[in-house]
This record gives sequence, C-alpha cells and structure tokens, in this order.
Amino acid sequence: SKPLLLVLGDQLSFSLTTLQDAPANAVVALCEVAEEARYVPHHIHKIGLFLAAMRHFAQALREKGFQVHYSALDDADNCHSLIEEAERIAQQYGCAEIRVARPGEWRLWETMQQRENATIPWRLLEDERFFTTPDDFSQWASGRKQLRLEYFYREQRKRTGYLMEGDEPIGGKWNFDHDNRQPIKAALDFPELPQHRQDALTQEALNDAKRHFGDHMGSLDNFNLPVTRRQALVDLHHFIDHGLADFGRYQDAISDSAPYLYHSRLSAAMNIGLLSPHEVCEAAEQRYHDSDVPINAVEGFIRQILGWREYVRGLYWTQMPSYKGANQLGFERDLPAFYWDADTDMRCLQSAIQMTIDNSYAHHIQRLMVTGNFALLCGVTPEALCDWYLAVYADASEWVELPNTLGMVLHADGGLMGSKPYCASGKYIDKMSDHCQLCRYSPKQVTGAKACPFNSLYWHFLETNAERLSKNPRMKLIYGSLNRMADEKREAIRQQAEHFLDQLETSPGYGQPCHT
Ligand code: FAD
Ligand code: DLZ
Ligand code: SF4
Repeated sequence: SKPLLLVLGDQLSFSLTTLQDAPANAVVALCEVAEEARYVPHHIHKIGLFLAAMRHFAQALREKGFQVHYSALDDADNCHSLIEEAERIAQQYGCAEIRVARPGEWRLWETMQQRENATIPWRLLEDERFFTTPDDFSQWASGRKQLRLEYFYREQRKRTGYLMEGDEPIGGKWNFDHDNRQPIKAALDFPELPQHRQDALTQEALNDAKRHFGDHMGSLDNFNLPVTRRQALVDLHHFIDHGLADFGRYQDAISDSAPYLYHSRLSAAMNIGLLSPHEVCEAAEQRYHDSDVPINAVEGFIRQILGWREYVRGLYWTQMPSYKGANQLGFERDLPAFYWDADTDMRCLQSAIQMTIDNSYAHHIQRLMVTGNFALLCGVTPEALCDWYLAVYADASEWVELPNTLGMVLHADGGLMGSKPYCASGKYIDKMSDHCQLCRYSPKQVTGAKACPFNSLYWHFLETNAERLSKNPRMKLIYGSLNRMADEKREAIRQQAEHFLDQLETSPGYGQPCHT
C-alpha cells in the first residue's frame, strides 16, 4: 500500500528513518504551514531558514528520484496546520498511511500519537539521527538516584570511542573545563563567518518569509545561515580550520562587539538535519589527531554535542509532558519588555539582545549568564522565558530549548539539569566580558544610583529563595556570606532590588508591551 512519508522542517537529512526502504510508490511530503511560524513569533531568520532549507531539500529529493509533494505557503488549499495538511495530501494521493519520524516537539508528537488509529493512520518512527534514542536514555537513567551530565557523557565517550585510548580518555581526564574559562581579551582575532551565496530558490524563500511574517523580530537584509548541506559543510570546515583551536579557552568569554567569538554556529544546521552530530564530532576528533589543536578545545567541543545535546534530548523526551509545567521556585513575573527590542541601559543585556535581534543567535554564555541569569534573578515564569528562547533563536526546537531554559537557567526542574542555579552578580559579567567599562552602571556597586542591577538582584534572589536553596551543599558558602551581612546593608540591598523590580516593564509577548 502507498505511504505518505512526511518530512518535517527539521528533518532535512537523507539518512532520516522515514526515507529508508521507501516503496517505489511512496509520496514524500514537505509542508510549509503558517501555524509553525506563528505558534510563537519566530525570528524572521529562523522562518527564512526553514523555508529556504525545506525548498532546497525538496529539490534534492526530486533529483534523487523521490516523488515529492511540496505544500507552499501560498497554495490556495494549504490548511496551514502540519497535521491537517499531511492528512489532506495523503487523501489527495490515495495514501494508506502517514509515516513520520519523531518530531522535535511534544505538542506534535502527542497529536500524531492520538491519530495512530485515524482513518488514514499515522505511523511514528524513531528518529535515528542522534547518538542515543530516548529509550537508550531512559535505560541509562533508570535506577539512578541523580542524573548528571558528566556520567552520561563518559558513557557516551566509551560507547562511541571518541577521544579514547582503549578504556581511558585521551589526555588522562574526561573533562578539561578547568582550562576553558579565559575572559575576553583586547587583541583577539575572531574568524569571520563564511558568506553564503543566495541562489534564486533561497531569495524566493526569503521574500516569502518577509511577505508573510515581515512583522516578526529581525531583518533579512543580513541573512547568512546555511540552507543547504553544501553550505553547512562549508561552515563546518571553516570552524574546524579557524575556530576549533581556540574554542576551549574562550568558551565562556563574552564580547561587546563579536557575536560568535570562537563558537561554531553549527547548531541550526545540525538541528534541522543538514549536518549530522556524528560527522561534526568526527571532524573535530580528526583535526586533533592531524594537527596541534589542543585537547581542551576538542574535548570541550565534543562534550557539547555528544554530552549536552544528547543529554537534554533524553531529559526532554523522558520528562515530558510534566516537565513543561515545572516551576520549582514559584516564579510569577512576565518577561521584561526590553527582551523584544533591546531597549535597556544595561549594556550586557542590550548587547546580547541586540545581537539576537540582528542574527537570531547568541552564544551559550550570553544565553545562560546574561539573558538567562537576569531572568532567573528577576523570577520570570518558565513559560514566558521559554517562549522567548523558542521564538528568537534559529536553532531553537523545544527538545533542546526547554531543558536549557527551564532546567539550566531557571532551575525550575528541581535540579535535573544542574545541581545548582547558575546565578551570578555583575562581578561575573565584569570578569568575563568587556561590557562593564561601557555601561552606565558600575559592577562594583551594590546600592545607589550607579549600582549594577545584577548585584542587588543577586542577593535579593538568594534571600527570597532561601527556603529552597540554602540547604543545597553547593550554595552553602554563598548563604554563609548572606547570613553574615549586617542587617542594615541587607535592608538597603533589598530596597534597591525591589525598587528596580517595581519599575521594570514587563510584556506578555512580542509587540504587546504592557506597562505595569
Ligand atoms: P558551540 O558553542 O559551537 O557548541 C557546539 C555545539 O554543541 C552546538 O552547536 C550545540 O549543538 C551543542 N551544544 C552546546 N551547548 C549545548 C547545550 N547546552 N544544550 C544542547 N546542545 C548544546 N541550543 C540549541 O541548539 N537550541 C536551542 O534552542 C537552545 N536554547 C538554549 C537556551 C538557553 C537558555 C541556553 C542557556 C542554551 C541553549 N542552547 C540551545 C544551547 C547552546 O547555547 C547553543 O547550542 C549554542 O549557543 C549554539 O551555538 P553554537 O553552534 O555556536 O555552539
Ligand atoms: C520552525 C518551523 C517553521 C517556521 N516552519 C515550518 C514549516 O513550515 N513546516 C515544518 O514542517 N516545520 C516548520 N518549522 C519546524 C516545526 O515548528 C517543528 O519544530 C518541527 O517540524 C518538528 O519536527
Ligand atoms: Fe551588565 Fe552590570 Fe556590567 Fe552594566 S555593570 S554591563 S548591567 S553587569
């Protein structure tokens, strides 16, 4: 019988399970639908990326001999919902079933599962493009009292053999993070990203994105994401040649002027399927063996992909759907309105958000220690913050965005993603970045008109969440400092923080500032 093979926008890989052993009469479908661009107001680069990459992949499938149905945004009969559109096409072609690999988000997975017995039944397949499946993760997790990335990662190193000498890790250690904490320096020469040529198909996709979603964040004038496998490979080789050697050392640095530093910017290409995580790790390991790239760089890079990326995916699929509702610290604040337009006088936040608006990208430390840390200290609700991260980054898909935001940043999952919250004062940002010398605030002051808001918010956060956090062994030292603080000083800090929070404008969503 004839199947419809549905390929979702982040499944653009020939190795996709759905495409294996396809019968000759199979119809492959890719569907552009407005609903997927609007369920959160995605950045215009992200929408452009999906449209352009989907159109190129459809063309590549046709060239390989697949029969492809492509639903375009402008089709008159487009249902504009993935599920309905797939069912409409299946009916149109007389297909007996719809096959699809596990999508990147629970909301789609759940609806698809509910339709396994529909008139045209859905058949859900595992997405095998990762190192581990959710089943592998749940086997690893079962019986463990605590889940920790480090142990999961070591097991993956042994399983794959990356950077191993027999049973031992190359260099004698599993983790070289100690060497990976250098702050920004004046004379660093960051590599420029390759500029990708825009062919007619890409230009048309970008024009369509602009015509339909021109009111979303960002401008397509500087769009430069890879939309084909060939472009993604150019980016990969460029990173291996020019970024990898310094990736480790400056992994945690923040720059006021450079958005990418020595980061790879490969997440979007990997997440939509243009690159496999295997080939990215293999290219990095190969470069280590072929040249003098230091072990702390290669190990740090491979850990992000083989460790963190797989770990968050495992957590997501084994903890959903309850994970999304978690709010361990009971946060209630809406997102600060300036997250949508960068209109703030706090230089670090202004810079991270402006780079996000410009490029649909911010590197990990900006996401974690600047926008994330600030939202944590203010007590922003997981829902509001997660919707923002999901909307604004080209690499955002819920399986990877949610554990990072809800778990790692907001500590809302009770410690599955991290044993303590990554809260920090202005001192940390001052140490790692060159922002503070350009800011109207001083990271050295805690109270007063020039005091960096992160400082009073930091102590205020510790104070208001003491019940949940003070017993955490890793927080003992800092609660010791708080408890030793003179009452007067403590009261002044409390007032400074509360005054700041009272005047903070929040917004329930893009384009809807709500003056509170
Ligand atoms: P590099 O620094 O070059 O790292 C190499 C690769 O490692 C990345 O491409 C990515 O695939 C992987 N990686 C690194 N850190 C993580 C991590 N914590 N979790 C999973 N994979 C990781 N990453 C996404 O891909 N999509 C998201 O939606 C996303 N949302 C995030 C939200 C928050 C609040 C935080 C703190 C992190 C988030 N991350 C997300 C993780 C990380 O910030 C990005 O993967 C990284 O910044 C992408 O840039 P890069 O390719 O230059 O990464
Ligand atoms: C993010 C996105 C956008 C903007 N557009 C589409 C689309 O038109 N069609 C599609 O199949 N997927 C799109 N996506 C990605 C989806 O929101 C969703 O994350 C994945 O399809 C899940 O695998
Ligand atoms: Fe950010 Fe505070 Fe430094 Fe200003 S002084 S850049 S607000 S950390």
